[in-house]
Amino acid sequence: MQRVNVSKSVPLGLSGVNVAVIGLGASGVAAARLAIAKGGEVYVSDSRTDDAIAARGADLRMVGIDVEVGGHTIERLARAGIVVASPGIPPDAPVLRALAERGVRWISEPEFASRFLPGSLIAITGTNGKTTTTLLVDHLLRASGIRSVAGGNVGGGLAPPASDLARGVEPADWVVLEMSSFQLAGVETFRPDIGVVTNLSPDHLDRYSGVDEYYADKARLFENATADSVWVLPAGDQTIQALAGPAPGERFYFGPGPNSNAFVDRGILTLRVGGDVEPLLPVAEFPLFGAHNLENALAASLVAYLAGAEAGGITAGLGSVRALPHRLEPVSDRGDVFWVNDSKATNLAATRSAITSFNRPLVLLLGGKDKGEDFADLVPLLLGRVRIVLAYGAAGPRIARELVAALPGEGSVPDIELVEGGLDRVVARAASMAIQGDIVLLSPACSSFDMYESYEHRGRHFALLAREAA
Ligand code: UMA
Repeated sequence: MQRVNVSKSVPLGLSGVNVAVIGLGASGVAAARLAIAKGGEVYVSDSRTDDAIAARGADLRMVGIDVEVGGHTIERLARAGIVVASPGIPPDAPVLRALAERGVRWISEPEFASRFLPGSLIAITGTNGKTTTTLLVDHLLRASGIRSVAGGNVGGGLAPPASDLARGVEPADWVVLEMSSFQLAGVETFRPDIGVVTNLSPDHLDRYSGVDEYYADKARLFENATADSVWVLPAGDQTIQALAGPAPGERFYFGPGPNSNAFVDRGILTLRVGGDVEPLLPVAEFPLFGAHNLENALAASLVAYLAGAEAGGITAGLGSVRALPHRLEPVSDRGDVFWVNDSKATNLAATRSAITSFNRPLVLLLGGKDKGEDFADLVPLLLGRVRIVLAYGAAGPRIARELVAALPGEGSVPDIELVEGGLDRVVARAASMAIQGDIVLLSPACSSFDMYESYEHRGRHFALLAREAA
């Protein structure tokens, strides 16, 4: 039984349409392949010229796409009927400024893809928990025998960009898309049948001038809402209510709070929708660590139920889910110290969730390239939970300084230590300081770009070092 009314649009082809794609990353390549598959005349450009870009360009030329590397020809972009910009390109980048000055509009890659998606659309945004919730919804739908595909911002090789799903290689009744704020910034007609906000807290302050600007992009999820839209939101979250504003559609809520439709009742994940009460899985049997993952599970269960999944399928799916790489992922449990890779925690909110996920003493590794947040905010959570903080990387000195200044006084726990050098030195130091019963947790609250290509790259290196150290 499908519990929501879904939109069924008839996708048009792109015959005779000039499509320009800016950027040859994962999203640019996928958008270009979709555009050519739909019959468009396609031009892709990238400012870089390295081997990886050259190789991607060569592949696209083979299928008839016009590729420019080492720059963007603005005249060419301005002539296109549709311009698709990669999400990593900030609006103040010269290429996008030049287009804005000429009054040329661009759209994001999932906006483009959404015009061709094979099934009804579930779009999931929020600051943290997007990927887990997206992949969990897909898993719960599949466990219920519903044809579903997932992708979007997910990245990390875990799922494809939206445009790959839109090529329709795999038939699906539901398409579950993770949407970042950078992607929502470029929507025009994007209209999820079910839209989800997991949570909101400051992030990406290296790209946005302030939190309001970041939230404004998130709010674009609701831009094309209709009376048939369905929204799944955290119960009692006034910031997210304000974000949704007067958007039409029906609202459902998850987590503790008033009018919740998905909550923990006497230790059991439970749904209450209309008159139906559906007990799902006991919390003790849910395989993922952390209160935030329970929230993700409640949100995902509610979404799957609204999309037509039965309680039995959802329960089976909840019981069989496994930790995603780099998200509170156990990487070594030999001996008496447990090592956990949470490299995906690139902001304070994610690190806060990680710290509260365990009931054993922590050796916490914090560091990388900071995003302008104030690390002193972590101090109340550290007390009583974290024995030692090892600060490292480009942000290491600032982290150590801000934590020490905010601690209640001399000799308070945790010990804060600045470690010079790479993650190998940090892991070696952690291994020498950890004692029986400790958890060594990499939950760095910073991006990885001071030393690594990505959080995945950092997480893989940490996992390797942790296994060697154990
Ligand atoms: N470029 C230009 N001109 C410029 C600037 C950049 O051509 O002026 C080029 C770069 O050389 C590069 C490309 O544009 O080749 C930029 O690509 P991109 O940074 O947009 O990255 P993609 O590989 O296309 O990946 C993007 C998302 N990345 C970002 O938003 C930064 C991926 O999310 C996503 O999985 C993928 O699209 C498919 O949807 C990753 C991410 O970190 C996982 N997202 C952020 C997050 O989750 O916090 C938002």
